[in-house]
Formats: sequence, C-alpha cells, structure tokens
Amino acid sequence: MTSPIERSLVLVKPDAVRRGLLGEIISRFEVKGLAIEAMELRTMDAALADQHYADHVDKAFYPPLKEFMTSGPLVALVLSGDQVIEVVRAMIGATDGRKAAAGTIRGDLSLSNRENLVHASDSPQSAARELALWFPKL
Ligand code: FUP
Repeated sequence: MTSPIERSLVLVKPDAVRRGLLGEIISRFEVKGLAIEAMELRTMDAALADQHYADHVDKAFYPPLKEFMTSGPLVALVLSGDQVIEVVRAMIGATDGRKAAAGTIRGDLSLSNRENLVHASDSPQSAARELALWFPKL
C-alpha cells in the first residue's frame, strides 16, 4: 500500500518579494527535491488575511501582521513530497528570524519576528484548511 503524497501550502511573503529573495527561497525547496504543484503571485486582501490567520485574529500582534501580509504581492505555492509538511517546517526554522537556527530560511535571511519571509502549513489539518482557502480547485 502506498500512502498519498502529502501537500503543504507555502507563502513566500511580501518582504521576500521586496527584498528580491524569491529565487533564493524557491530554489531551496527545489533543490531539496520537493515538487511545485502550483505557484501564483497573489496579493492577500483583508478578508483572506482574516481567514488564513483565523487562529491569530484576536492577538495583539495581528493588526501589524495583517498590514504587512496585505502590503504587496506574495508567492503562494503548493509543495508536495514525502513528509513535506514537517520537512518544510524544518527548512523555514523558528518563527523569530533572530532566534531561528542558521541553515534555515528564516535563520539565514530574516532578523524579524514578523517579516520572516515564509509561511508553511504546520500540520495535516492546517494544510487541508489552507489549501482549500488558497487553491480551492486543486
Ligand atoms: P509560524 O507558524 O512560525 O509562521 O508562526 P505563528 O503561526 O506562531 O505566527 C504566524 C505569524 O504571525 C508569524 F509568521 C509572524 C507573526 N507573528 C508576529 O508578528 N508576532 C508574534 O509575536 C508572533 C507571530
């Protein structure tokens, strides 16, 4: 029996687009051996931000986070591969770029707890929810 290939929803955030880091970040996923099943330049609007960050809308950090995430285009990706959810979470590193381990995307390229370059689904449940939100036809 083979299990279905797992998928993760990944956002390369507006700070990465502004800083010219799209190639660097997407390249890390490619060379790791993950498959890109979908990739779109999109701009989050307020409604999508509230849905995407449903768990965070009541937190004090949410208003500036929403401002940042809707501030310009981002790249939305569907990545697939063996244990892709866990693999990508390890590749992006801890939330705060100042504390993220060297060798991770945030650890190497971010100095911020907000402008931390990448979002990635953190569980099969959040992947299913986020994939339905961003790529409902997939
Ligand atoms: P992560 O799963 O690592 O992206 O982190 P969380 O789900 O905990 O937080 C989602 C986003 O909220 C982070 F990517 C950045 C932002 N955030 C802040 O701006 N301030 C905080 O104190 C915590 C998170």
